[in-house]
Amino acid sequence: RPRVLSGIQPTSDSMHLGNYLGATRQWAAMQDEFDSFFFIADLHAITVPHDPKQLRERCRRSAAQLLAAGVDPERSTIFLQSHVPAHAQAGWVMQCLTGFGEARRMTQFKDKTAKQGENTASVGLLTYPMLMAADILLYRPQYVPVGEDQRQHLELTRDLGQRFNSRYKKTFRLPEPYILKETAKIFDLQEPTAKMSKSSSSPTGIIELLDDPKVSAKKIRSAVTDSETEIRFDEENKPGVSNLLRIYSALTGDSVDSLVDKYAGQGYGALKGDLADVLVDWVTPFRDRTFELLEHPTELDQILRAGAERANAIADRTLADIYDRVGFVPPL
Ligand code: AQP
Repeated sequence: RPRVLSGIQPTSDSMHLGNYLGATRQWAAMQDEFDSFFFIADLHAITVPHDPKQLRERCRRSAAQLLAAGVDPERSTIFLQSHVPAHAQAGWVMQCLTGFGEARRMTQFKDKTAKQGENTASVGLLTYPMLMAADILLYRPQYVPVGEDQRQHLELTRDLGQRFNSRYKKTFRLPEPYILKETAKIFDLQEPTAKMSKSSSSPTGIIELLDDPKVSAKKIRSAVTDSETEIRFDEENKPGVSNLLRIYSALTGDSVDSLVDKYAGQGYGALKGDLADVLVDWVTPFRDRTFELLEHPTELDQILRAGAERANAIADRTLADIYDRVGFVPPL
């Protein structure tokens, strides 16, 4: 089976709807067809200031939410990035392959330092995409299922893989992004031209899956639309309505066209009210399952340990190739 690998950062208490529709839902759908590796990117999580106790809690919460989203530890390998030392080790090699200017040009680095300035950002934030390249290349996956926001980082991963292959010896497979058009980018409910994002969305613009479902329903009902009344899919002129249609379609499986037909002649209130109900029906069992899993932290830790064992076996082999090819003397 072809291999896939992807990660999610434990940087919030709850996944948001963009993470779920853009990433983790795809992961669950792919696990039968692909040899699947999914990890919680705790090393990436410390590139910004964090609280240690909270980080530990958020790692378990992320694991529980992955399981609740349908990622099955029997069919997929689920692990914590910090349990596989080869990520940091190969990350160093990737940093040494990257130009300083090349790193500074990454959009995410520019966006995340736009407000506070570069000087107070950590060097880890700058080298984040090199660690991400290592995360991926170590497993030689064919596809990396991510949201549209990660496309540029994946391009860098391919560049670095190619650079290593041509500078030393062919070692890495160059992975393809796996981005589903329909859910590539879920937008902020209050600012529907910006992506839904845990660090930049306003609290009312982001649907956090572990929030009280009533709160999420209210956010849908007060989503920003436009001053017209017609329900149609037009991302440029009607980004708010289009985002709601996209979310509705993703959660129900109904096509956007059929939804447009269904709501012809009805107001935005009807669309929002129905979508709020659809969301509550889906998120309530997701949330219940997550909290149930969190009541058994030892079982979660065991799943992560078993995953790390499988991941280490593969990552260590690739790391040995990397070290050999850059010219390190092998330990006796
Ligand atoms: N709005 C989104 N639409 C579709 N996919 C999205 N992803 C994130 N936001 C959207 C995808 O979720 C996966 C995990 O992302 P992450 O843990 O790396 O989180 P992130 O990209 O850092 O998420 P945020 O909310 O955007 O965080 P900040 O604000 O810190 O940057 C990835 O596959 C991502 O594409």
